[in-house]
Amino acid sequence: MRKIAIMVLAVILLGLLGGCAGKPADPENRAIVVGFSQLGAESSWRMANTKSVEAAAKQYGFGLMMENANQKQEKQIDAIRSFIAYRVDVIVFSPIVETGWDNVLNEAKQANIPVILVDRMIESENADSLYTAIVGADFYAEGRRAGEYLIRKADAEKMDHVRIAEISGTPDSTPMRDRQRGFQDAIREDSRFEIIDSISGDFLRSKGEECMTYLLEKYGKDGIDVIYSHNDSMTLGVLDILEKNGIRPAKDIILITVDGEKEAVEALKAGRINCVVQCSPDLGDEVMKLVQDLKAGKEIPRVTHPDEGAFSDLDDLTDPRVEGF
Ligand code: GZL
Repeated sequence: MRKIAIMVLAVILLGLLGGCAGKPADPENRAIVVGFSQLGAESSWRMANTKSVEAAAKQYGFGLMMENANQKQEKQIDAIRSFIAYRVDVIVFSPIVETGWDNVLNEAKQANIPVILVDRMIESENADSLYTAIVGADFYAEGRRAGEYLIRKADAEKMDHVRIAEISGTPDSTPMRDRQRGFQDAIREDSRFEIIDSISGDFLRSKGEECMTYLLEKYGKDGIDVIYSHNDSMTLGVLDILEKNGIRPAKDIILITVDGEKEAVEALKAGRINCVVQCSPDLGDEVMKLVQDLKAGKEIPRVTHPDEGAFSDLDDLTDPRVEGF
């Protein structure tokens, strides 16, 4: 708590000083203060997302109180309570899982502090009244893109029975649920496809290695045709294990991944991954624009999705737009 108090004091002093630089330093013009609860630092995507939010707050001249929960929901709840106690102007947070937020978000509502979700969604029968807007990907569409790529690939390779093992993200998180649902819906009508297993790698590279080791032990080198992995961090772990076992990734086993970080796109270009579905971490600017508009009394969109696509070995990988974050 002492750390947060010092942070708030610093933020308010900065805001007042900022007010001296050009604007009258009266309390009406103090800098907007945003409380940001980030869920962790589990992947390159998450680190890029954190940088995006921090850079955007600075660019807009907002004070930013950021707390990193290191993958613990209870730490996010504590952080939101401290933002309420220090009466930030807006609370921004990326919920690690979809449920368990009603009490703390009702406290924010009672304190008249608006909540903007970034990246992931909450699930509650009162969800509509608990947050003002969300800026984040359409994970269902990402899952569909992964499935639609696989249909194209199976056609191109004339595959008649395709055994798929899924390595999924954090259980009950929005990206895990919707990437799984979108992928299944895309391939559901096509009898060539069989999902033989689905195990959680929690979006972590180390657990991606563990999952791939488990799958090879259970099904053998010739028992799996496709790995559908919910993020690049886990996929990079999969690559390590496949190559250690003399398996040629993207040739002996088709690899489909989501995020689009540099290392994964480079692996795609090198023929070690077959398909990278994009998921943009650059959400900060849109979030801070919503904060500014909200504080100015303007209407803001309820849902904002970034533009996203997919890159694959069936496309022209020399296209300069094929790049990672
Ligand atoms: C997606 C984000 C996911 C990424 C992972 O928006 O929530 O969490 O796909 C990250 O890399 O861990």
